[in-house]
Amino acid sequence: MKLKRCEGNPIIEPRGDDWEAVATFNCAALYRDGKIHVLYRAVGDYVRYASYLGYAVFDKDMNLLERPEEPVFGPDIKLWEMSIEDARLTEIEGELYMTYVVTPTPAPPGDVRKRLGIPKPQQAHARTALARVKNFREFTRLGVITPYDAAERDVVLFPERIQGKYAVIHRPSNWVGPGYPTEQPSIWFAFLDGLPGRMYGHKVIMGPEQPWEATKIGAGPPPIKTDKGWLLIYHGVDPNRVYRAGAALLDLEEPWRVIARTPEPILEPEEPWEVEGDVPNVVFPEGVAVLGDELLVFYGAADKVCGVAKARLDELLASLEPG
Ligand code: BMA
Repeated sequence: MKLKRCEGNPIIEPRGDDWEAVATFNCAALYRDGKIHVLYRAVGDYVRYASYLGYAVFDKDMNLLERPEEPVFGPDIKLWEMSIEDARLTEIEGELYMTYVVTPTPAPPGDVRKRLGIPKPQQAHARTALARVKNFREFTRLGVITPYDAAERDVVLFPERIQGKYAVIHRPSNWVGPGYPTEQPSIWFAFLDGLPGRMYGHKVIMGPEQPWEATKIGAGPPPIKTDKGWLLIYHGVDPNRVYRAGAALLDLEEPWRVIARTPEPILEPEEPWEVEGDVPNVVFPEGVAVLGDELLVFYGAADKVCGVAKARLDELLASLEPG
């Protein structure tokens, strides 16, 4: 089973000569009031490589309704946030929340550095923070939610409590090797003791299995509740650094139990704008909109533009292989 790309891709491309001039990628999405709301990561220059969030609104047929000229959210240097990256949106108990990556030392990707002759800088751990969002334009920072020692980029909230508690899926990329139950960066479950809160009760949900995800895996959009289980779309990276997307089904009550998983990727870089960009061969899903029976998956392509692809939800669920 493969996702089918929609007409009109890429749906968001760099624009102007300011904050979103060189790259607009890795987008969160949420369907509300008959519209699809998208928050995308935008980079204006390769010197700072600082990311901001831009906002775009589409109708159900993916016609662009609105794309403000100004960023809706950006880094606050006073908080040692130099870059705001890779947002994910989740509605919980009527409130809208966003997880986002804060990078204290952003740097352009390797290919760009090579092209421009920029040396590799020392980089500190990326961490993931939480914000409350109003109208997709007002953001209240609630602080970092990832463990102090963990390098974390792929953190998504469950839209409902699990066993009465808030819960997340995360990917501590340095929790590997001796002392950890996994050898490769893996997808973990944790409870959260509040919003914001501290993570506890960490359990590995799944690690890389197939060659296309052998180097590392990480959550894509927040999990989607279905009557068969939590549907988790995730990315897998192979030893050649090709990013593809897969899907898994997790138990509704105990989401650290994997019911099924796609052995083959459901989306992989094929189009020229997915193959070539600032980081070649990347599809990086971060947002979904469920429109009745149809699932729209929003993804960054080659760290340069945004794309959207779709599937029938029942077909995707049927294609997941138990075991
Ligand atoms: C990941 C993150 C993403 C990026 C991807 C491909 O580690 O940095 O933001 O899209 O790599 O470069």
